Amino acid sequence: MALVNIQVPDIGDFDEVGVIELLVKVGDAVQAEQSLITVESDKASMEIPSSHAGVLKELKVALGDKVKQGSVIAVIEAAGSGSLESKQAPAQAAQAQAAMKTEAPSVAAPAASSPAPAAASSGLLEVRVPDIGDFKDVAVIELLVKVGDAVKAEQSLFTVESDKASMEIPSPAEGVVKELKVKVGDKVNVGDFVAVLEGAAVPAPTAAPAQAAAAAPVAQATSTQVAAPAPAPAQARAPAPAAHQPGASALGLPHASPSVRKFARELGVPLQEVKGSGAKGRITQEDVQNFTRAVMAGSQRTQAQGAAPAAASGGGELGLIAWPKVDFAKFGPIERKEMGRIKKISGANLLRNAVMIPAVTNHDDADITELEAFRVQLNKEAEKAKSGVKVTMLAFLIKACVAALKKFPDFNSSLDGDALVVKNFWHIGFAADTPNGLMVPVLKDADKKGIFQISQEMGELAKKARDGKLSPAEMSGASFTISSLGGIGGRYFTPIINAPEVAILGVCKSRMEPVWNGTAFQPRLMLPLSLTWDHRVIDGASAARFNVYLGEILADFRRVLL
Ligand code: CAO
Repeated sequence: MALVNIQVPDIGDFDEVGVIELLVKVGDAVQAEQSLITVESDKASMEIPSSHAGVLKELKVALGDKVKQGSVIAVIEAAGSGSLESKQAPAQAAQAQAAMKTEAPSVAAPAASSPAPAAASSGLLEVRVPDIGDFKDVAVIELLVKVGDAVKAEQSLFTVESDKASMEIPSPAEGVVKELKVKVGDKVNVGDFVAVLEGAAVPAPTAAPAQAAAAAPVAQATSTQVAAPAPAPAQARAPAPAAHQPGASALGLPHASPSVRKFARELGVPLQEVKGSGAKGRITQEDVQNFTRAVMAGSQRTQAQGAAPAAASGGGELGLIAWPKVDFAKFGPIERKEMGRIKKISGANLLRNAVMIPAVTNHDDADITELEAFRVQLNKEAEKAKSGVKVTMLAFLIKACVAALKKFPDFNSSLDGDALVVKNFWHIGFAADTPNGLMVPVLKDADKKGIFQISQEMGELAKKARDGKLSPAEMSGASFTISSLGGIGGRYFTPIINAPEVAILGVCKSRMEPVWNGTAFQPRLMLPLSLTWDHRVIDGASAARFNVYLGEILADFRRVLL
């Protein structure tokens, strides 16, 4: 048995693509060619396969991570090879390369192998399906433009889908759609004549059809045979065991095109909760818009999977009376302020989470007298050493929570229908108060980091949050969240769970209190903890045990080593 590093193959001109789905988990037996993860650019989603059969020992990426060619995504214990080696899924690499290189506009030169185009009159441009690798008969699943639409070069015209990738076929040039030769449900192949553009400024043909970025626009639409830029199927290969079927993945990856996913991400719309109105339940841009409107109007129906059982049994409608409409000006001067984008998005998420999760909060106190003394001591030493790192109580809390989450793994999980997805990673989100509203940066792999590193990274993430510079990856993938108001004040509060997580810890300001030690009252520094948990997943006894264990660690941090 040998360990094999599985790397991202050559994905052409893509610098970095985001990981949007993990299709396997540690311990899974995987077959050669089986898809391990799904990555996504703004034009295509692709599955990255394993080059070896074996058992998945380690997943090196998390949702939201960016990967590029050569990134190690997993370690497989494979039979029959030598020592640790890196493989780029050779069978797929070339195909991925061919396919993905063409993400940027490319123009196919009149190729002998392409079907001869119909003659086009001057200024009319035939758009053909570009080289899409070994894909045959891929289905058109969505038309993104209609006849008469003015389109820009690279604007997606329609989406095609195989069982492993969905791809948008972009326009090779700017112009007006004169004719669309395909409709939803049609099957297309390389070279198929799919649309006619009028008044297009055509990029110059290049000798190498599969090479991206080679196209330079020319002034006149003279060519009559222009292939649309090729999209990016991840792998053209013989049917492999499909870990992911669009619309029916292990984690219910919604059926939506890359551009719709991007659009939803920008709005902060969780696609899992959007009901698709397209073919086979596919989510369209309009569905995302309607969902956002409904949420903002406060009339969001319970669409999410978690609420489905209630809805199915007739209990899904809240049946609330209308929101009160009051003319406040009648009572005194008023000023109307539009809410910022982040507040609107977080508001919609908070509303859903508050309404849909049967949440309970347990309050408790932890004795942090010694821990605070230790923290102060560490900071004095750091100051002397001019290390520039300030150790915060929150860093200790993150570490203590990781220990508690390891002892009570259900708190580090998500609900997926009737199943619980327990995560074997410990990425801790922390609420940060910013001028634009609440943000939740995520400290990845907290289990692998020490207090100094956590403090430093948290400081950097909190600063980025305040400056509005957090990337989506830095805000995704949390398995548990802490919301600390300790620097401000208060005794206890009831934090709202950050779905799809199942618990959140709220922390308030510590204070000296008289604590009975069996013989006398002693002044002890007590930290108020408020743990909110999803009662569908966790019960009260587990929550009480979690808090007790957390308190024990905070009271004597050596326990974190046990
Ligand atoms: N008890 C007592 N003092 C505490 C404390 C606690 N639990 N937690 C922090 N403090 C102290 C710190 O020691 C620090 O004091 P000094 O400056 O004297 O050392 C001071 O409070 C400021 O700490 P901080 O809040 O800046 O730093 P932090 O690491 O504790 O928190 C962050 C960072 C990003 C969590 C915080 O800045 C923040 O944004 N908090 C608000 C989170 C929030 O809005 N939650 C509600 C979400 S629901 O709407």
